[in-house]
Amino acid sequence: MTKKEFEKSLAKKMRRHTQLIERSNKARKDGNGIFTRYKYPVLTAEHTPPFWRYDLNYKTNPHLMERLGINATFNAGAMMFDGKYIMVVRVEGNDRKSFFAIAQSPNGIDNWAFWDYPVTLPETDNPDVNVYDMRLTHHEDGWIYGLFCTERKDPHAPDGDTSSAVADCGIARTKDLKNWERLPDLQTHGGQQRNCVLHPEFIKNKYAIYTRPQDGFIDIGKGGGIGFGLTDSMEQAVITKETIIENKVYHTIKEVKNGLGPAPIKTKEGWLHLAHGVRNTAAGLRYVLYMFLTDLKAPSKVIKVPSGYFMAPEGEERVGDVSNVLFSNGWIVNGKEEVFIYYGSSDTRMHVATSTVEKLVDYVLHTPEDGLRSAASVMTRNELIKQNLKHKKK
Ligand code: M1P
Repeated sequence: MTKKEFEKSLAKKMRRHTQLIERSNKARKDGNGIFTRYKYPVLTAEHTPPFWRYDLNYKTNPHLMERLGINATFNAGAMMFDGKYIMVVRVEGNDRKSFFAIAQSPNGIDNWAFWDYPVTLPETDNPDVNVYDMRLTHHEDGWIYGLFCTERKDPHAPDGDTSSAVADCGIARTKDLKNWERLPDLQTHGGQQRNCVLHPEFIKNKYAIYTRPQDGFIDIGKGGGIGFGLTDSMEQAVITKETIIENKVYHTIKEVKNGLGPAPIKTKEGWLHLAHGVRNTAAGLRYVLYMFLTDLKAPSKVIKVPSGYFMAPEGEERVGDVSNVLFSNGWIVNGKEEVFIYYGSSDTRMHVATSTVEKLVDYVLHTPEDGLRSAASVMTRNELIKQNLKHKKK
């Protein structure tokens, strides 16, 4: 490529990137009344700045080739910060290592742009091989905490097993989302941990953490279910008593495993939780999102679980690096009580769905619970039909 061709090609690349970032998103009209999906994903690998991927110097990269590709952008934590909608995105390079990067938007729906540099997350004495899926909590102690999965090779894996890993809960905190202080990993006694989330308020003067104990890295084994425990400090977080508060259940959307999503939203009716449930199928695991409500005074006490899923993968969401997966670890409530649910599809891209606190609470309180048998499901549906037809005949 001549220098002139290089410059022309680079200008085209930058223009395309800007067009992608500035493309306006459109609410889809085919909703179910509970939430609204949007036409485009909010973040994809192509949204990452070209200067993260290409060497833009003609002298060292005369063919304008990609040097450090990005494979995916997914499973983001989210919060409002300085009047902007913020995501702490799991960005995965072509090298399969995930890292965190902040993206911001003025309206939560489109114009999502990454900050120039990803998060430089300090390591502990036992360096992580991979970090991912950060849950953000603006705690009443004043800090913004990020709890995430930290993964290291399993030291006890037999020779030749180059994939077994140990998952733990990593902890970092910040006041400005730029400077992060790394704290020791959470200690629990339930084996491995993933999907840990810090509750935003003190409970009995202690920090409260939702957990998800598991025996193996992928296989939950005898573990599983969403757990809950208290720790005196986040600087040396230790949970000695972990209680399962929301269990996996046979022949439901969470029969294999489940895990909490973002930190819960406080509502008049209770703490509103978003979680993922996993079941096994002939085509592999299927991840869907579901909700439940816990007691306002005792957030570990589940008071309502609607039957079935809240959201399941559809259309392009169904396909990706790990297909048939919806996963959410970030949502934002704005000043108008509107809820922006950020969800990753198939471990590949990020989307938004919008609703309101009022609608979501209505959904949780008025969707019948799971009767756990086909006959019970038919009875529940018949009741709905009977009421509707009675109404129609009047
Ligand atoms: O690949 C699907 C998801 O698998 C894991 O979730 P869980 O621990 O519940 O099985 C996580 O690695 C998550 O990032 C991923 O989206």
